Amino acid sequence: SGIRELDARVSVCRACPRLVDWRETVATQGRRAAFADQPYWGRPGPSFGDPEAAVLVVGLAPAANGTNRTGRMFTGDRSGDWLYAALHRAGFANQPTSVAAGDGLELTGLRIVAAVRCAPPANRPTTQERLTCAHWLDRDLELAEPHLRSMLALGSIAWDAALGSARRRGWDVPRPKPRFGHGAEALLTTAAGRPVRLVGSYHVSQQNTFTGKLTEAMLDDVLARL
Ligand code: DU
Ligand code: SF4
Repeated sequence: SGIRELDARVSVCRACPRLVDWRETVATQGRRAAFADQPYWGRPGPSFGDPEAAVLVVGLAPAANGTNRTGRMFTGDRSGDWLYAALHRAGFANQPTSVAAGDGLELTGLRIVAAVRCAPPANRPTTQERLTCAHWLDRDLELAEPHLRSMLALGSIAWDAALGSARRRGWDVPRPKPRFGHGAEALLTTAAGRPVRLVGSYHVSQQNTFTGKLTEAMLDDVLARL
């Protein structure tokens, strides 16, 4: 299918020199001691979930010892623990944990993508890296369009990336540009005239979940609106 081809192509992308270097350096020399005996993926993270999804979750970028280790979106880190537990409560995931490929996890009705597909140093991609990676998200939106109803953007970078892809796809996007916030919503319209609701959420990163800036109830609330 188109999605399989897309995932295969993104998995070998080397367009951003700094991120190629970082993802491979972490994979070969920067492993967490707890994972020292594991092979690291060390490549871009392809999208994961239901190919016919009505909902897309847009993340920021892989974690160096999470997706960059396991090769699956939000898999093997604390952000993922939070996200998959919530997706399970909301009925999108068949189990509350995401450990590694082969653990039996399946998503139904939902697919996870990201603004940037390689782990960035300090979890912070540059503007140039965000622009360089955007075409992969454009293609994910294109493939999702026929069945898409809503998108959840985790954080402002994902929000901006989703709006950027929507514009480049020729969708109708409100002006002035809708502002990101937890619980923010924007109604987009695809070129084919289909309405797509964009919902914003604070990212599930530890700095939000540990501090209580994002609670389980807040995440459940935005997932319920998709
Ligand atoms: O080989 P495949 O059926 O394309 O599935 C690959 C991978 O994607 C599978 O391990 C789970 C996930 N997945 C899913 O989460 N939801 C679906 O509806 C189909 C596949
Ligand atoms: Fe390619 Fe995106 Fe990774 Fe850059 S961040 S190398 S564009 S997959």
